[in-house]
Amino acid sequence: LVLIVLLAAPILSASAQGGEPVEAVPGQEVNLILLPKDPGNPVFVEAHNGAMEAHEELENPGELIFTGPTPENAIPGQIEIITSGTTEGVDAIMISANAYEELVPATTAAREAGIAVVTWDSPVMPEGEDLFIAQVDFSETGVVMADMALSLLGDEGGQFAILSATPDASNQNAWIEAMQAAIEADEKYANLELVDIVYGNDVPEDSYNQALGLVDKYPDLKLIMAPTTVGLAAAAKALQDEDLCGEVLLSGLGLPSEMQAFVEDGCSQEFALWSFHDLGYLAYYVSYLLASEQITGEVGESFVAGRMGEYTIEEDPNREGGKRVLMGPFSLYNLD
Ligand code: RAM
Repeated sequence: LVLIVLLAAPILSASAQGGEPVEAVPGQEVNLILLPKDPGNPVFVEAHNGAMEAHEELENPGELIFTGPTPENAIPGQIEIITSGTTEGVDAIMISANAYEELVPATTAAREAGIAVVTWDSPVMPEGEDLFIAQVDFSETGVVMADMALSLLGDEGGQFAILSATPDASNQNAWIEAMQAAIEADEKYANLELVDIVYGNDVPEDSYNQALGLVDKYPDLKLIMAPTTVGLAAAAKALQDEDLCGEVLLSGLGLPSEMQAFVEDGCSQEFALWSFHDLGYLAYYVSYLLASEQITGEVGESFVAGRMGEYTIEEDPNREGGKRVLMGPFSLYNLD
């Protein structure tokens, strides 16, 4: 302990004064839970791989536990895992949240017990977390989606619908709001007409059926925008099965490995994403540093996240009272 304090104290004060960023001292024993929305979703398997990379690199003799709820039990399942992690006394819980508000009593109890709560991908309310690892800036996501819609539909525009994940997912809800705000803020989007928002719960079958429902309900629908990798891949399959590829255009946030064949078949024209592997790696670094008390999580503190380089904790401009570490960037994917 003395050694940690001696090592960490000068680093902390230097960083708080805007000095040298904290370099992680490896080998600290901390137990961490990586809690995704759904461990069966391939993007979260990628995030787990990234977290495992950091876990090995930092030579943590403690455990990295990857566990999550089933889609049917998405919110209560997460609450249960947070609560049992608190009882067991883990050192940090890294959460991609299925709900913005409902997890907060459980995360608050965890924090009161001294556990670092780091959200990533999908945050909880600021009062329920230490900080959020934002994959990209959430307002920018809205602009990226509006721009993809505009580039596919052109100035002529037309009707489009959004196929989202679960109705409570804070990341998707923020992105949808940001897209609507972007569209309202600039005349160039004036001909993009949002006709509906539906939810496929990040379950392939539900998303598939919701995509078909949209096509049936809106005969003039020109585009489906799916800000979820699960929804996008399922909608592509639905359009392919119905022979509608190219007639109804498809865009959103997608995993390249799942979307490649659909893009080659003309069933999705363009989509965006970031690296989930890196997101898991960065979330792990921040959680390890917090749990081993090498950083305190204050705004202005900087640290080095291994091969990803230097980051600074900042106020989250999209969530009042929230703190974030911003990752980025977006990558755009299309046939080229
Ligand atoms: C799904 C999940 C995840 C989101 C991506 C884009 O995999 O809903 O939270 O970040 O889509």
